[in-house]
Order: sequence, then C-alpha cells, then structure tokens
Amino acid sequence: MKYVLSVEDSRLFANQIKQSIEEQIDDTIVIIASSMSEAMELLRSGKYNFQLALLDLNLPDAPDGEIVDLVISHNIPIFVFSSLMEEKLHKQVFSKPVIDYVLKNNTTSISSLIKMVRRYFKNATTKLLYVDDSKTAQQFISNLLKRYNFNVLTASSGKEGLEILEKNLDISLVLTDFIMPNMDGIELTKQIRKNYPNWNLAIIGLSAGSEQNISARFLKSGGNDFINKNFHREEFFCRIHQNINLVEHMNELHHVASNDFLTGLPNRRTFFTMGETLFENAVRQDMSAIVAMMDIDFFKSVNDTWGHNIGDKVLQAVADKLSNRCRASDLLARVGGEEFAFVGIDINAAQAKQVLDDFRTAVEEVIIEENGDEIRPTISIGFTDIDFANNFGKDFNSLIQFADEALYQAKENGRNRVEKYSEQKASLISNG
Ligand code: GH3
Ligand code: MG
Repeated sequence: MKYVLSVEDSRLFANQIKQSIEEQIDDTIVIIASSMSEAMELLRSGKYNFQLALLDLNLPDAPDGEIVDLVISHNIPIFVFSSLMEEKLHKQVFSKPVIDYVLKNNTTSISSLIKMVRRYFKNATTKLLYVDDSKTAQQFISNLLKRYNFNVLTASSGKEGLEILEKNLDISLVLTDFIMPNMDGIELTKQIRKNYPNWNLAIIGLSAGSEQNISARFLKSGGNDFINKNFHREEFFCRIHQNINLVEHMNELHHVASNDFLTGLPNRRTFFTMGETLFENAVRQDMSAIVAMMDIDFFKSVNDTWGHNIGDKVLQAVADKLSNRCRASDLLARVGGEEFAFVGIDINAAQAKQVLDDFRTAVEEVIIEENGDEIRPTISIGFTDIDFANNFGKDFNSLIQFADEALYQAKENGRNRVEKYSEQKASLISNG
C-alpha cells in the first residue's frame, strides 16, 4: 500500500483529491492534514510511511510555504499545489527539492494532479538510460531523474550505452549527450535506431553547445527530442514525460495491432512476420527449428452446446496452457478461430514430438465448469521440421503448409494426437 500525505486546508478540495487518487491509482491511500500543525503531529507520530506529499503552500498556520521545509526534513518527495504561482513563488518552489507543482485555480487541476501522481509512481518501474562521458553531468542528471522516481541507468560512452540497452530491453528512454569521444550522440542515435524502433524506445539528445543545426541533425538521425543542457527543471520533466507517455502509448497501439484481443497471443499477421524472421535466423545459423499447427478438436460443438461465451473461455484457457509451455525463444500465435501456430527454434525432430506431446497433454488438463458439467477440450497437432539433410522446405510458407497437412492427418487419425509431416502420407492423402 502506498501512503500519500495531503496537506490542504480546504476540506472540499482535500476530499476530492483523496477520492480521485484512491479511485484512480491502485493501492494508494491518501491521509489528509488540514494544517501545518496537524501535519507536524502526523509526521511525528510515524504512523504512516509516506511515499509522497501533496502540499498546499498557503495554510492558515503556515502562509508562506513553510510546510515544504517541514516535509523535506522528513525526506518525503513533494508535489506542491497552489492557487497562484507568481514568479517569486515559482522561483522559491524550484529552489527547493520539490518535484513539481500544479495550479489549483482551474477545473482540470485535480486531473493534472492525478496524472502527475500516477506518473510518479509508474516511474519507479520506468527505466531510463543516460549516456554522458562527464561524470559530473551523469550525477547531476541522474539525481534529477531519480527525484521524479525514475529507475536510472548510466553509461559513460556510446559503446557502453549500446551494451546496457542490449541487456535491458525494457528501457523506455535514452538521454544522450551530444559531444562524446569515439561515438557522439548523433552516431549513437543512428546505431540505436538500427535495432530499436521508436514505438518502443524514445531518444532525447542533450547538448551544452549552441550550434544551430545540432538539434535538426539529431532529430533526422532518429532522435525524438532535443534539450539544451541549460534547461529549466520544469521544461526538462515536461519533455521527458511527454516522450515517455508517447512511447507507452505507441507501445500499447503496437500491442493492440499485433496481438489477438481474446487470448493476448500474437495474431496471424505477427505470426507470419515474426515467424519468418525467426525461421530465417535459424536457417542462417544452421539451427534446428520446427513449425506446428494446432487446432482444438470438435470446437464447433462446444459453441453449439454451451454458447459462444463458453467457447471463448475454452479458447483463453487453451491459449494460457500452451503459452505456459513455451520458452522465451518460441513463437506461439492464434492464427484463426480455434487454430494456433507455433515456431520453435533449437528443437530437433527427436525432441519435437515430446515437446508437442507436452503441449497436447497440457491442454488435456484444461477443465471448464459450467452448470455442474465439465468441458475438457483436446487439441490436434501437426508439425514439420527443417530437414537440412534433404534440403527441402527451407521456406517458411511451405513449412506452414506441411504442418497444416500433418494437422489434417492428426484429425483423420482420431484427433487429440501429434503427427509429423511425411511426404508419403501427404501424397497418399492428395491421391485420395
Ligand atoms: P475439428 O475437430 O475437425 O477441428 O472440428 P471443429 O468443430 O473444431 O472445427 P470447425 O472448423 O468445424 O469449427 C470451428 C469453430 O470455431 C467454428 C466457429 O464457430 C468457432 N470459432 C471460431 N472463432 C471463434 C471465437 O473467437 N470464439 C468462439 N467461441 N468460437 C469461435
Ligand atoms: Mg477444430
């Protein structure tokens, strides 16, 4: 549970904040103090381990932002909200380690506050990489980013940055200095963009220089944004957050476009694009690989007997079982209504039968209960491997076709079984 301290003298506003935050941000409880003395009491009691404080600068017993110093002395990160932010107050607020502020005087201020708080908590699991050869800059910027709760990694060169990226595929944003020995920020950006698309990773360039064309060159190399090192903290975080939000949004869109809505598995389109790449890599590296097609048996009768909703439940449960059996290097997709396709790398023909038989028996464990009855689905599987000896089938589409023919044989031979593609059987079938 995350505890948030709200110090606010308007009961109405305080309650609105409490209600909105608790409703919209998981596992969060807001504790309200309506004055500086109440806050002091609460903090002294040590009753709650506050992870964040939302402070009104203008309290009846502390009219000039004194509450900020009190809360800082308890090492609690602070957001400030105030009904006015004139220049003097703005300077005063940003001279202290306050994270950010929200203006209280408009109708959207609560939703801005919620967004900020949600972002703050989410940042704890948001990984950023900062690349700069200057240790001082590294320390300064990463401290700043940590203040906003980011999980920050640092690198002292482009080379080191690329190595860290490779080991941390969940990095959402790279910040890179421009002038660095061996590989400058623009070259690093170009290198990163060879492997990391912009829907998955944002890159922001930083430079102390004032050369006019740096930012344009940087953006043309695949960068998303550019910040002069002489930034104001507020602008810095606005840009970082805009870019992070954009990447997260694009990531979601990409997920929706590539995955099946019902089961969450990769969809047909993804299977064909990713499968082909996986397969070609395997061929290039002389690694064994198999392609399998799987189809739920008599699925139509599940729908006919129990209805479409139960049919969907069966599909989800089967998809879960199958994906739990997969290794990280496998590709499992839902390619049709009740049809799944699989590419396994580094599995040879001898292992294949066992691996796929495990898939089949895993599906036998699925039990969906409905009105006291049990629905127990089974699955038929057909597969083929890359046969280097015969040098046949070194083409992804034909492997799929072979696996499909083997699936047909599995159905013919009684269902709930695994069949390997064999040319003879296939020609027997095609000759009737
Ligand atoms: P077989 O053992 O030969 O594969 O028989 P089957 O009944 O499984 O095969 P058939 O191709 O006749 O039926 C497939 C059924 O899958 C028909 C269709 O209504 C159902 N189906 C396809 N997509 C979905 C879906 O998204 N949800 C549900 N509930 N049913 C689906
Ligand atoms: Mg079927």
